[in-house]
Amino acid sequence: MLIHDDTIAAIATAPGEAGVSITRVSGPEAFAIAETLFDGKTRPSAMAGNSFAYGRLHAADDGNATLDEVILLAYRAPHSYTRDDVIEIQSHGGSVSARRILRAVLEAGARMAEPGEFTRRAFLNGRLDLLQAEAVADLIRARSDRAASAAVEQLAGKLSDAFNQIYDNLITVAADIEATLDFAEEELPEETLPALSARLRDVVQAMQDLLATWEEGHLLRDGALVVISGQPNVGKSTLMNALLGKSRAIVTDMAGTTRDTIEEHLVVDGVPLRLVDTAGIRDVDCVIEKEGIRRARASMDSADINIHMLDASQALDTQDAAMLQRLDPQRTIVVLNKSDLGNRVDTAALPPDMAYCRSALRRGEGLQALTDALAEHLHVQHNAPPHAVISERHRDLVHSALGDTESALQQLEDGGGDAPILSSQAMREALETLGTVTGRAYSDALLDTVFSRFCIGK
Ligand SMILES: Nc1nc2c(ncn2[C@@H]2O[C@H](COP(=O)(O)OP(=O)(O)O)[C@@H](O)[C@H]2O)c(=O)[nH]1
Ligand SMILES: [Mg+2]
Repeated sequence: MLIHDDTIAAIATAPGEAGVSITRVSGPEAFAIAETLFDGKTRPSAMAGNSFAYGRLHAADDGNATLDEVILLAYRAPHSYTRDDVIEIQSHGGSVSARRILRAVLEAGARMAEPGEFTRRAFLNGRLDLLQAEAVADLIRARSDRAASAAVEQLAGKLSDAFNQIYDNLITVAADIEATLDFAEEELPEETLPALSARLRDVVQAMQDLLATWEEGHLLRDGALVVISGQPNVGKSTLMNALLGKSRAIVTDMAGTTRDTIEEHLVVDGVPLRLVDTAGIRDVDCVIEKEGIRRARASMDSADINIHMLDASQALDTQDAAMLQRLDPQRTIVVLNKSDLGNRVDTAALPPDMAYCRSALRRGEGLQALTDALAEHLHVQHNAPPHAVISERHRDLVHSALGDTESALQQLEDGGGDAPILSSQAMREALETLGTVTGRAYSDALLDTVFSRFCIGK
């Protein structure tokens, strides 16, 4: 265990008015600091771990004026979140009260904690691995039920188990390959290398299975970027408002009403969405609208899903045909709106694998069919049990480890005298990379990146 010689403190609860605020103090001086600030029947220095005490907190100077009535929660190392001695001060909510308490704690000798520093200590003290520490931030950030469930699974160690298993399998195959170096080539039993290749292929498969969870992870963590595009006046802003259930974007019968992109958050079937309404795409001279159209195109290119809207009552024109060609059928849902005015779009002219649905949004019709299509495109299995999914950081590392493992496999299969040496070298590289996923190996720079995503007080 790492012994920290300084004591850190921060307000752990969100700022603003609330019933209770919690100020967290972690480190060797936690109890001594509480001792100087707390008046009550119980002396903090005499408190057992996992106990609490009621009393008053006062500033050390300032004429000993009472700051608040508080409850102290005591945790003795190593039985705490950070595995240091920890005191949590529960005070009345509200930013001012909590800030006054924090100031008193800092004046009594604690240092202001960096973002995520409590969790960083928990990691350094071996209470959590890096994947579990990241799950803490994911859980705090979760914007939907499903995202929260995935984070809880990761916090419980599901993703760590998957990575550890890959790591352990890879290390035993590497060791067994290295063991073959002790044999002269003709002494080696014939089945040895093919058997090792087969085990390595299983590792490759397990890595690929993990990589396949990235897309879902990305949708749950970052939210799916869903962009509503189409020509002016087809009903894009009407759809934005209908999905949000409120009048967010201005709707008029004048083409060119929406000039900038408008982004709002929404949850569909447990998946958080970033929904973007765009300026209608058409040829214009107005510089403002031109810029809006440029932004619309940029959003469409980075979208996870494009909802491309057409006016069902008008036949497709060349502009529509050009836009439809640009869109990726796998990531596009065409909405034929204004079907109350007629159906003049020849659906046979739509790109063959592009999903489409009809709506008459002015009458409130067709929204359900669209959200169903959206849920289907988000590829989220409705009944899949909650499971941990990898993030962008993990994806890049698994990708690189996979490349090395595949080349190790290639070496083995190609055979030749150097195959075992070259193959085990490539596997060592893969192991090194995988170690930085769970935090078996880490640098300060890696921890700085991971924990900079955290809020102060966690
Ligand atoms: N008849 C009919 N009009 C619609 C429908 N949906 C939207 N509109 C109207 O079409 C006009 C343009 O809508 P708007 O949402 O501003 O289109 P945008 O330019 O694509 O954002 C408005 O007058 C809407 O009320 C529909 O389903 N049927
Ligand atoms: Mg609009």
